[in-house]
Amino acid sequence: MKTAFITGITGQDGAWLAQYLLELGYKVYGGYRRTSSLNTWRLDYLGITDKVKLIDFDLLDYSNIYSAIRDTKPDEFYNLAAQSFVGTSFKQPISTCQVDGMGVAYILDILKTISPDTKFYQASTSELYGKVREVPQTEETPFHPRSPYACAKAMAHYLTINYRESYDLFTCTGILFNHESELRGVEFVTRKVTTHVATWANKETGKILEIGNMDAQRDWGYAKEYVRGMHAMLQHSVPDTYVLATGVTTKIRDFIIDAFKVIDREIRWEGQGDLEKGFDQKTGELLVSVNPAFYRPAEVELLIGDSTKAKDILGFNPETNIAKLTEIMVLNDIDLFRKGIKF
Ligand code: NAP
Ligand code: F7E
Repeated sequence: MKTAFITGITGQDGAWLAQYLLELGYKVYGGYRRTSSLNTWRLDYLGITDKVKLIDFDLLDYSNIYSAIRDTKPDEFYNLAAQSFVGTSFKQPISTCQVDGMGVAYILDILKTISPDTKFYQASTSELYGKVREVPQTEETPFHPRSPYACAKAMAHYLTINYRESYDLFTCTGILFNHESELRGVEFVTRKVTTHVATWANKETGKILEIGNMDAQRDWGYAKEYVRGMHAMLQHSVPDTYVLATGVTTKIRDFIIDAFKVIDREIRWEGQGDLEKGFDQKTGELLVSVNPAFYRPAEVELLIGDSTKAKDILGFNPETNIAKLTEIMVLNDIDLFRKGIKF
């Protein structure tokens, strides 16, 4: 039986990856950060909380990472833990750098010292491209990070490659473009939109969606499919860097329009910039309102990935397009909302 250690198991990708590896017959260890209240809701949702072995794990604590690796010596180690919200990284730049940058230095050095045969996956990100230098972005596109989050991830990305080249470790980086799902945190824009749309499914309960920059564009895929790409990277004969993306980009504005269409509401836009508002075409109800509090000090305006390399070498071929993903997320949130879940 193969063993895998997943950091960030309580996060979106950690939960989907754990489910997938369990299906493949792995023994799964999950790095679990102690919090003051239980946060296993994603594992509970997938019905796998009792099937994974949770291990105390904090990326800020070298000795804790050391003992976690010493005690488990996994065949595969997936580092998915991070302070992953770009907006927060502007408010907490130091801790973001410590967790997302230094935390990876700790892991790599410990693996080199006590578990050099463990294969390692690092969660890199399309945020590295930032102010993009070419369209679409590939493994060869130069980086121009635009947030403390992206800067910290750049450090982790290069360290992962450096340990591969210097010490012959099997270390892979996946430059993943945005991927979403029913398990996405509610602070990220897609889930923020779909949870708001869900509140309009019962007419009297609708909550106005306060939003930031609606002109940014993202290449959105389905997280459940992307974790298969992470696993495929560690099964290939040589460690490498791969882009995972759909090759389709969508404006935040269009995502909002399409999410409301799932519940048969058309939006009529009025005003411009900070004063822009979206009303229900038929009823005139206010659905969307711009709030500059959600603008970022530096924005990533356009992301669109080219994952030809992952397709050719790993067989990565995501099937869920943005229309289907939007529908999955809205319908799931309506279901949760009707069951009384508070967003
Ligand atoms: P997520 O839902 O925010 O999950 C992050 C996980 O990291 C959570 O389990 C969190 O634990 C854990 N964590 C945070 N700080 C930690 C610390 N100091 N020590 C140990 N664990 C800690 O993120 P995600 O969407 O699943 O993303 C997974 C990874 O891929 C992240 O590294 C992210 O930066 C990267 N990424 C994501 C995307 C995307 O579109 N989703 C795209 C590219 C790259 P708690 O539950 O205790 O908070
Ligand atoms: O923002 C704009 C915002 O927070 C997307 C993380 O998983 O993917 C994610 O980072 C866009 C940005 O994701 C709101 O300004 C407008 O342009 O959903 P997001 P992100 O910043 O792209 C990458 C690949 C990662 O690696 C990260 O870990 O939407 N936007 N209005 C808004 N964003 C939010 N959150 N909230 C708004 O109200």
